[in-house]
Amino acid sequence: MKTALITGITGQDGSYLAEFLIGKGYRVIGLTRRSSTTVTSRISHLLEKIELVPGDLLDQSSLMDVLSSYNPDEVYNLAAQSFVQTSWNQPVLTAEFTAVGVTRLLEAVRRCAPKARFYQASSSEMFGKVQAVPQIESTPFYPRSPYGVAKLYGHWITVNYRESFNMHATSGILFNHESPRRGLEFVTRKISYHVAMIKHGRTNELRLGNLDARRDWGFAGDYVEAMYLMLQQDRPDDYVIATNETHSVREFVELAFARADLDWQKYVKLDDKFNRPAEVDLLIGDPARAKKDLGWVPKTDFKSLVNMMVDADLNLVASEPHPHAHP
Ligand code: NAP
Ligand code: G4F
Repeated sequence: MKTALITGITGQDGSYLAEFLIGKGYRVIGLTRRSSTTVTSRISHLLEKIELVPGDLLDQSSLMDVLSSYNPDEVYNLAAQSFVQTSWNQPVLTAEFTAVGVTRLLEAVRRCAPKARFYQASSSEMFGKVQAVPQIESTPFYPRSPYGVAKLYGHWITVNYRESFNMHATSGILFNHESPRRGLEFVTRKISYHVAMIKHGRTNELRLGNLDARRDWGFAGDYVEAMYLMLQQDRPDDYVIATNETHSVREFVELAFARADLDWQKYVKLDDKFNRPAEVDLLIGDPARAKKDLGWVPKTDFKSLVNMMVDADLNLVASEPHPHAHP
Protein backbone atom coordinates (compact mmCIF):
# COMPACT_ATOMS: atom_id res chain seq x y z
CA MET A 1 0.00 0.00 0.00
CA LYS A 2 1.44 3.39 -0.99
CA THR A 3 1.22 6.36 1.37
CA ALA A 4 0.38 9.88 0.15
CA LEU A 5 0.62 13.09 2.17
CA ILE A 6 -1.74 15.85 1.02
CA THR A 7 -1.35 19.42 2.27
CA GLY A 8 -4.52 21.46 1.72
CA ILE A 9 -6.69 18.35 2.12
CA THR A 10 -9.59 20.48 3.44
CA GLY A 11 -9.65 22.53 0.22
CA GLN A 12 -11.47 21.87 -3.05
CA ASP A 13 -8.64 19.96 -4.75
CA GLY A 14 -7.54 18.18 -1.58
CA SER A 15 -10.99 16.64 -1.20
CA TYR A 16 -11.11 15.33 -4.79
CA LEU A 17 -7.51 14.11 -4.67
CA ALA A 18 -8.10 12.26 -1.39
CA GLU A 19 -11.14 10.52 -2.91
CA PHE A 20 -9.14 9.61 -6.01
CA LEU A 21 -6.16 8.20 -4.08
CA ILE A 22 -8.38 6.21 -1.71
CA GLY A 23 -9.90 4.68 -4.85
CA LYS A 24 -6.38 3.69 -5.92
CA GLY A 25 -5.80 1.92 -2.59
CA TYR A 26 -3.53 4.55 -1.01
CA ARG A 27 -3.12 5.27 2.67
CA VAL A 28 -3.96 9.01 2.68
CA ILE A 29 -2.50 11.36 5.30
CA GLY A 30 -3.88 14.92 5.34
CA LEU A 31 -2.09 17.90 6.88
CA THR A 32 -4.45 20.31 8.62
CA ARG A 33 -3.73 23.55 10.43
CA ARG A 34 -5.26 24.53 13.73
CA SER A 35 -8.59 26.33 13.47
CA SER A 36 -11.18 27.42 16.03
CA THR A 37 -13.98 26.03 13.84
CA THR A 38 -14.42 22.80 11.90
CA VAL A 39 -13.08 23.09 8.34
CA THR A 40 -13.63 19.51 7.24
CA SER A 41 -16.98 19.95 5.45
CA ARG A 42 -15.50 18.97 2.06
CA ILE A 43 -13.99 15.75 3.44
CA SER A 44 -16.61 14.80 6.04
CA HIS A 45 -17.54 11.74 3.92
CA LEU A 46 -13.88 10.61 3.94
CA LEU A 47 -12.96 11.03 7.59
CA GLU A 48 -13.11 7.29 8.30
CA LYS A 49 -10.77 6.57 5.41
CA ILE A 50 -8.03 9.18 5.90
CA GLU A 51 -5.70 10.22 8.71
CA LEU A 52 -5.48 13.90 9.60
CA VAL A 53 -2.28 15.21 11.17
CA PRO A 54 -1.65 18.70 12.53
CA GLY A 55 0.89 20.92 10.77
CA ASP A 56 1.29 24.25 9.06
CA LEU A 57 3.25 25.46 6.05
CA LEU A 58 4.46 28.31 8.27
CA ASP A 59 6.02 25.92 10.78
CA GLN A 60 9.13 24.00 9.71
CA SER A 61 9.33 21.56 12.61
CA SER A 62 5.69 20.45 12.21
CA LEU A 63 6.41 19.56 8.59
CA MET A 64 9.58 17.65 9.47
CA ASP A 65 7.74 15.70 12.17
CA VAL A 66 5.01 14.63 9.74
CA LEU A 67 7.47 13.61 7.01
CA SER A 68 9.58 11.62 9.51
CA SER A 69 6.59 9.90 11.08
CA TYR A 70 4.84 8.80 7.89
CA ASN A 71 7.69 8.60 5.33
CA PRO A 72 5.20 8.99 2.44
CA ASP A 73 5.82 7.75 -1.10
CA GLU A 74 4.14 10.83 -2.56
CA VAL A 75 3.65 14.38 -1.28
CA TYR A 76 1.04 16.65 -2.88
CA ASN A 77 1.49 20.28 -1.85
CA LEU A 78 -1.94 21.82 -2.41
CA ALA A 79 -2.01 24.17 0.59
CA ALA A 80 -1.83 27.88 -0.18
CA GLN A 81 -3.50 31.24 0.30
CA SER A 82 -5.27 30.64 -3.01
CA PHE A 83 -7.55 33.67 -3.52
CA VAL A 84 -5.97 36.20 -5.88
CA GLN A 85 -7.95 39.23 -4.61
CA THR A 86 -6.84 38.63 -1.01
CA SER A 87 -3.21 38.60 -2.08
CA TRP A 88 -3.27 42.40 -2.54
CA ASN A 89 -4.58 42.86 1.04
CA GLN A 90 -2.24 40.27 2.56
CA PRO A 91 0.80 40.17 0.27
CA VAL A 92 3.33 39.16 2.92
CA LEU A 93 1.16 36.39 4.35
CA THR A 94 0.51 35.15 0.81
CA ALA A 95 4.26 34.99 0.22
CA GLU A 96 4.82 33.11 3.49
CA PHE A 97 2.19 30.44 2.69
CA THR A 98 2.26 30.24 -1.06
CA ALA A 99 5.94 30.92 -1.79
CA VAL A 100 8.27 30.21 1.15
CA GLY A 101 5.93 27.48 2.42
CA VAL A 102 6.97 25.43 -0.62
CA THR A 103 10.62 25.65 0.40
CA ARG A 104 9.77 24.60 3.95
CA LEU A 105 7.98 21.52 2.66
CA LEU A 106 10.69 20.68 0.12
CA GLU A 107 13.31 20.94 2.89
CA ALA A 108 11.26 18.64 5.10
CA VAL A 109 10.99 16.12 2.24
CA ARG A 110 14.70 16.37 1.39
CA ARG A 111 15.79 15.85 4.99
CA CYS A 112 13.16 13.43 6.33
CA ALA A 113 11.70 11.48 3.37
CA PRO A 114 14.15 11.99 0.49
CA LYS A 115 12.70 9.22 -1.68
CA ALA A 116 9.22 10.78 -1.71
CA ARG A 117 7.90 12.14 -5.00
CA PHE A 118 6.76 15.76 -4.73
CA TYR A 119 3.92 17.58 -6.51
CA GLN A 120 3.67 21.39 -6.42
CA ALA A 121 0.33 23.06 -7.20
CA SER A 122 1.50 25.72 -9.63
CA SER A 123 -0.91 28.01 -11.43
CA SER A 124 -1.80 29.61 -14.75
CA GLU A 125 -1.77 32.89 -12.78
CA MET A 126 2.01 32.75 -13.35
CA PHE A 127 1.36 33.54 -17.05
CA GLY A 128 -0.59 36.68 -16.01
CA LYS A 129 -0.12 39.24 -18.78
CA VAL A 130 0.23 36.48 -21.31
CA GLN A 131 3.24 36.47 -23.60
CA ALA A 132 1.81 33.86 -26.02
CA VAL A 133 -1.56 32.32 -26.87
CA PRO A 134 -2.20 29.54 -25.99
CA GLN A 135 0.13 29.11 -23.00
CA ILE A 136 2.39 26.06 -22.80
CA GLU A 137 5.14 24.95 -20.37
CA SER A 138 7.81 27.11 -22.09
CA THR A 139 5.69 30.29 -22.33
CA PRO A 140 7.48 33.11 -20.41
CA PHE A 141 5.83 34.05 -17.10
CA TYR A 142 4.50 37.54 -16.26
CA PRO A 143 2.52 37.35 -12.98
CA ARG A 144 0.03 40.13 -12.25
CA SER A 145 -0.74 39.68 -8.54
CA PRO A 146 1.15 39.02 -5.30
CA TYR A 147 -0.41 35.53 -5.50
CA GLY A 148 0.98 35.00 -9.01
CA VAL A 149 4.41 36.19 -7.91
CA ALA A 150 4.33 33.84 -4.91
CA LYS A 151 3.29 30.89 -7.09
CA LEU A 152 6.15 31.67 -9.46
CA TYR A 153 8.60 31.38 -6.56
CA GLY A 154 6.99 28.03 -5.62
CA HIS A 155 7.35 26.85 -9.21
CA TRP A 156 11.02 27.78 -9.52
CA ILE A 157 12.04 26.42 -6.11
CA THR A 158 10.45 23.10 -7.12
CA VAL A 159 12.44 23.10 -10.37
CA ASN A 160 15.54 24.08 -8.41
CA TYR A 161 15.23 21.25 -5.88
CA ARG A 162 14.76 18.81 -8.74
CA GLU A 163 17.93 20.07 -10.41
CA SER A 164 19.99 20.62 -7.23
CA PHE A 165 19.14 17.46 -5.30
CA ASN A 166 17.88 15.14 -8.02
CA MET A 167 14.47 15.00 -6.30
CA HIS A 168 11.40 13.65 -8.09
CA ALA A 169 9.74 17.08 -7.93
CA THR A 170 7.04 18.11 -10.39
CA SER A 171 5.21 21.36 -10.98
CA GLY A 172 1.67 21.05 -12.32
CA ILE A 173 0.70 24.33 -14.01
CA LEU A 174 -3.06 24.03 -13.59
CA PHE A 175 -5.50 26.41 -15.21
CA ASN A 176 -8.70 27.37 -13.33
CA HIS A 177 -10.67 24.35 -12.20
CA GLU A 178 -14.00 24.49 -10.46
CA SER A 179 -16.65 22.27 -8.91
CA PRO A 180 -19.60 22.38 -6.53
CA ARG A 181 -16.92 22.33 -3.78
CA ARG A 182 -15.29 25.58 -4.98
CA GLY A 183 -15.01 28.34 -2.37
CA LEU A 184 -17.88 30.85 -2.51
CA GLU A 185 -15.52 33.77 -3.17
CA PHE A 186 -14.32 32.52 -6.58
CA VAL A 187 -16.30 33.90 -9.48
CA THR A 188 -17.78 30.63 -10.81
CA ARG A 189 -19.14 29.47 -7.48
CA LYS A 190 -20.22 32.99 -6.59
CA ILE A 191 -22.31 32.98 -9.77
CA SER A 192 -23.77 29.47 -9.37
CA TYR A 193 -24.61 30.07 -5.71
CA HIS A 194 -26.27 33.43 -6.40
CA VAL A 195 -28.26 31.93 -9.28
CA ALA A 196 -29.61 29.39 -6.81
CA MET A 197 -30.29 32.05 -4.17
CA ILE A 198 -32.17 34.18 -6.72
CA LYS A 199 -34.13 31.20 -8.03
CA HIS A 200 -35.21 30.36 -4.47
CA GLY A 201 -36.15 33.98 -3.78
CA ARG A 202 -33.45 34.55 -1.13
CA THR A 203 -31.71 37.44 -2.90
CA ASN A 204 -32.33 39.55 -5.97
CA GLU A 205 -28.92 40.63 -7.18
CA LEU A 206 -25.41 39.45 -7.99
CA ARG A 207 -22.62 42.02 -7.83
CA LEU A 208 -19.61 41.30 -10.02
CA GLY A 209 -16.46 43.00 -11.32
CA ASN A 210 -14.89 42.46 -14.74
CA LEU A 211 -17.21 40.41 -16.97
CA ASP A 212 -14.72 40.49 -19.89
CA ALA A 213 -11.97 38.47 -18.18
CA ARG A 214 -11.44 35.15 -19.96
CA ARG A 215 -10.42 31.91 -18.29
CA ASP A 216 -9.75 28.33 -19.29
CA TRP A 217 -12.14 26.59 -16.88
CA GLY A 218 -12.11 22.82 -16.23
CA PHE A 219 -13.55 20.45 -13.63
CA ALA A 220 -11.46 19.85 -10.47
CA GLY A 221 -12.39 16.15 -10.43
CA ASP A 222 -10.66 15.71 -13.81
CA TYR A 223 -7.59 17.70 -12.79
CA VAL A 224 -6.61 15.72 -9.67
CA GLU A 225 -6.10 12.65 -11.86
CA ALA A 226 -3.44 14.62 -13.75
CA MET A 227 -1.64 15.35 -10.44
CA TYR A 228 -1.50 11.64 -9.68
CA LEU A 229 -0.35 10.74 -13.20
CA MET A 230 2.52 13.25 -12.97
CA LEU A 231 3.94 11.44 -9.94
CA GLN A 232 3.73 8.05 -11.69
CA GLN A 233 6.21 9.14 -14.41
CA ASP A 234 9.80 7.82 -14.25
CA ARG A 235 11.13 11.32 -14.97
CA PRO A 236 9.70 14.40 -13.22
CA ASP A 237 8.73 17.33 -15.45
CA ASP A 238 6.37 20.31 -15.55
CA TYR A 239 2.92 20.03 -17.12
CA VAL A 240 0.21 22.45 -18.25
CA ILE A 241 -3.25 21.09 -17.35
CA ALA A 242 -6.07 22.90 -19.15
CA THR A 243 -8.98 22.40 -21.55
CA ASN A 244 -7.62 24.52 -24.45
CA GLU A 245 -10.86 26.55 -24.47
CA THR A 246 -11.39 30.04 -23.12
CA HIS A 247 -14.65 31.68 -21.99
CA SER A 248 -15.49 35.06 -20.48
CA VAL A 249 -17.05 35.63 -17.07
CA ARG A 250 -20.05 36.98 -19.03
CA GLU A 251 -20.43 33.63 -20.84
CA PHE A 252 -20.37 31.81 -17.50
CA VAL A 253 -23.07 34.17 -16.21
CA GLU A 254 -25.26 33.69 -19.30
CA LEU A 255 -25.12 29.89 -19.14
CA ALA A 256 -25.61 29.75 -15.37
CA PHE A 257 -28.70 31.97 -15.35
CA ALA A 258 -30.11 30.18 -18.40
CA ARG A 259 -29.78 26.85 -16.57
CA ALA A 260 -32.23 28.19 -13.96
CA ASP A 261 -34.48 29.88 -16.57
CA LEU A 262 -33.52 33.35 -15.35
CA ASP A 263 -32.66 36.50 -17.34
CA TRP A 264 -29.19 37.49 -16.03
CA GLN A 265 -29.53 41.13 -17.12
CA LYS A 266 -32.24 41.65 -14.48
CA TYR A 267 -29.99 40.62 -11.60
CA VAL A 268 -26.30 41.25 -12.37
CA LYS A 269 -24.91 44.59 -11.19
CA LEU A 270 -21.37 45.81 -11.85
CA ASP A 271 -19.41 46.79 -8.74
CA ASP A 272 -15.93 48.34 -8.89
CA LYS A 273 -15.14 46.74 -5.54
CA PHE A 274 -14.53 43.46 -7.39
CA ASN A 275 -12.13 44.92 -9.97
CA ARG A 276 -8.46 44.12 -9.40
CA PRO A 277 -5.48 46.48 -9.29
CA ALA A 278 -3.97 44.47 -12.15
CA GLU A 279 -6.07 42.00 -14.14
CA VAL A 280 -5.29 38.79 -15.98
CA ASP A 281 -7.36 39.31 -19.13
CA LEU A 282 -6.98 36.04 -20.99
CA LEU A 283 -5.92 32.51 -20.11
CA ILE A 284 -5.99 29.50 -22.40
CA GLY A 285 -3.70 26.52 -21.97
CA ASP A 286 -2.58 23.83 -24.37
CA PRO A 287 -2.19 20.52 -22.47
CA ALA A 288 -0.50 18.69 -25.39
CA ARG A 289 2.48 17.55 -23.27
CA ALA A 290 0.13 16.08 -20.64
CA LYS A 291 -1.79 14.25 -23.35
CA LYS A 292 1.40 12.84 -24.87
CA ASP A 293 3.27 11.85 -21.67
CA LEU A 294 0.43 11.19 -19.22
CA GLY A 295 -2.40 10.20 -21.55
CA TRP A 296 -4.46 12.86 -19.77
CA VAL A 297 -7.35 14.72 -21.43
CA PRO A 298 -10.15 16.71 -19.77
CA LYS A 299 -13.49 14.88 -19.61
CA THR A 300 -15.89 17.67 -18.63
CA ASP A 301 -16.78 20.46 -21.07
CA PHE A 302 -17.60 24.05 -20.13
CA LYS A 303 -21.39 23.80 -20.37
CA SER A 304 -21.48 20.56 -18.35
CA LEU A 305 -19.34 22.23 -15.67
CA VAL A 306 -21.67 25.25 -15.41
CA ASN A 307 -24.74 23.02 -15.28
CA MET A 308 -23.15 20.76 -12.64
CA MET A 309 -22.40 23.75 -10.39
CA VAL A 310 -25.80 25.41 -10.80
CA ASP A 311 -27.67 22.14 -10.23
CA ALA A 312 -25.65 21.42 -7.08
CA ASP A 313 -26.30 24.90 -5.70
CA LEU A 314 -30.01 24.73 -6.50
CA ASN A 315 -30.15 21.56 -4.38
CA LEU A 316 -27.96 23.04 -1.66
CA VAL A 317 -29.98 26.22 -1.27
CA ALA A 318 -33.24 24.26 -1.31
CA SER A 319 -31.95 22.23 1.66
CA GLU A 320 -30.46 25.17 3.58
CA PRO A 321 -32.45 26.55 6.48
CA HIS A 322 -29.97 29.40 6.95
CA PRO A 323 -28.33 30.93 3.87
CA HIS A 324 -24.52 31.20 3.75
CA ALA A 325 -22.99 34.62 4.17
CA HIS A 326 -22.43 36.24 0.79
CA PRO A 327 -18.82 36.93 -0.15
P1 NAP B 1 -8.52 26.03 -1.59
O1 NAP B 1 -9.86 25.38 -1.76
O2 NAP B 1 -8.44 27.47 -1.27
O3 NAP B 1 -7.71 25.19 -0.48
C1 NAP B 1 -6.53 25.68 0.09
C2 NAP B 1 -6.06 24.72 1.17
O4 NAP B 1 -4.82 25.21 1.73
C3 NAP B 1 -7.03 24.57 2.34
O5 NAP B 1 -7.06 23.21 2.72
C4 NAP B 1 -6.36 25.41 3.44
O6 NAP B 1 -6.69 25.00 4.74
C5 NAP B 1 -4.91 25.10 3.16
N1 NAP B 1 -3.95 26.05 3.77
C6 NAP B 1 -3.90 27.38 3.59
N2 NAP B 1 -2.88 27.89 4.28
C7 NAP B 1 -2.27 26.87 4.95
C8 NAP B 1 -1.16 26.75 5.85
N3 NAP B 1 -0.47 27.82 6.23
N4 NAP B 1 -0.82 25.53 6.31
C9 NAP B 1 -1.53 24.44 5.96
N5 NAP B 1 -2.60 24.48 5.13
C10 NAP B 1 -2.97 25.68 4.63
O7 NAP B 1 -7.65 25.82 -2.93
P2 NAP B 1 -7.86 24.79 -4.15
O8 NAP B 1 -8.74 25.43 -5.17
O9 NAP B 1 -8.18 23.46 -3.64
O10 NAP B 1 -6.40 24.80 -4.78
C11 NAP B 1 -5.40 23.88 -4.34
C12 NAP B 1 -4.03 24.42 -4.72
O11 NAP B 1 -3.95 24.56 -6.14
C13 NAP B 1 -3.69 25.78 -4.14
O12 NAP B 1 -2.31 25.81 -3.90
C14 NAP B 1 -4.03 26.74 -5.28
O13 NAP B 1 -3.29 27.93 -5.16
C15 NAP B 1 -3.62 25.91 -6.47
N6 NAP B 1 -4.30 26.18 -7.74
C16 NAP B 1 -5.66 26.17 -7.77
C17 NAP B 1 -6.30 26.37 -8.99
C18 NAP B 1 -7.80 26.35 -9.08
O14 NAP B 1 -8.32 26.81 -10.10
N7 NAP B 1 -8.50 25.79 -8.10
C19 NAP B 1 -5.55 26.57 -10.16
C20 NAP B 1 -4.16 26.55 -10.07
C21 NAP B 1 -3.54 26.33 -8.85
P3 NAP B 1 -7.96 25.61 5.56
O15 NAP B 1 -9.14 24.76 5.15
O16 NAP B 1 -7.53 25.41 6.98
O17 NAP B 1 -8.11 27.04 5.16
O1 G4F C 1 -12.59 33.11 -9.83
P1 G4F C 1 -11.46 34.05 -9.65
O2 G4F C 1 -11.33 34.73 -8.35
O3 G4F C 1 -10.16 33.21 -10.03
P2 G4F C 1 -8.68 33.64 -10.50
O4 G4F C 1 -8.32 35.01 -10.06
O5 G4F C 1 -8.56 33.33 -11.95
O6 G4F C 1 -7.79 32.62 -9.65
C1 G4F C 1 -8.11 31.23 -9.59
O7 G4F C 1 -7.48 30.56 -10.64
C2 G4F C 1 -6.04 30.55 -10.58
C3 G4F C 1 -5.55 29.80 -11.82
O8 G4F C 1 -5.43 30.69 -12.90
C4 G4F C 1 -5.61 29.89 -9.31
F1 G4F C 1 -4.26 29.81 -9.25
C5 G4F C 1 -6.14 30.67 -8.12
O9 G4F C 1 -5.77 30.00 -6.91
C6 G4F C 1 -7.66 30.71 -8.22
O10 G4F C 1 -8.13 29.40 -8.05
O11 G4F C 1 -11.54 35.19 -10.79
C7 G4F C 1 -11.66 34.88 -12.15
C8 G4F C 1 -11.93 36.15 -12.94
C9 G4F C 1 -10.96 37.30 -12.63
O12 G4F C 1 -10.55 37.88 -13.85
C10 G4F C 1 -11.81 38.30 -11.86
O13 G4F C 1 -11.44 39.66 -12.06
O14 G4F C 1 -13.23 36.62 -12.61
C11 G4F C 1 -13.18 38.03 -12.48
N1 G4F C 1 -14.28 38.48 -11.63
C12 G4F C 1 -15.27 39.33 -12.01
N2 G4F C 1 -16.09 39.58 -10.97
C13 G4F C 1 -14.47 38.16 -10.34
C14 G4F C 1 -15.62 38.84 -9.93
N3 G4F C 1 -13.78 37.33 -9.50
C15 G4F C 1 -14.25 37.18 -8.24
N4 G4F C 1 -13.59 36.33 -7.41
N5 G4F C 1 -15.37 37.85 -7.78
C16 G4F C 1 -16.08 38.69 -8.59
O15 G4F C 1 -17.08 39.30 -8.17
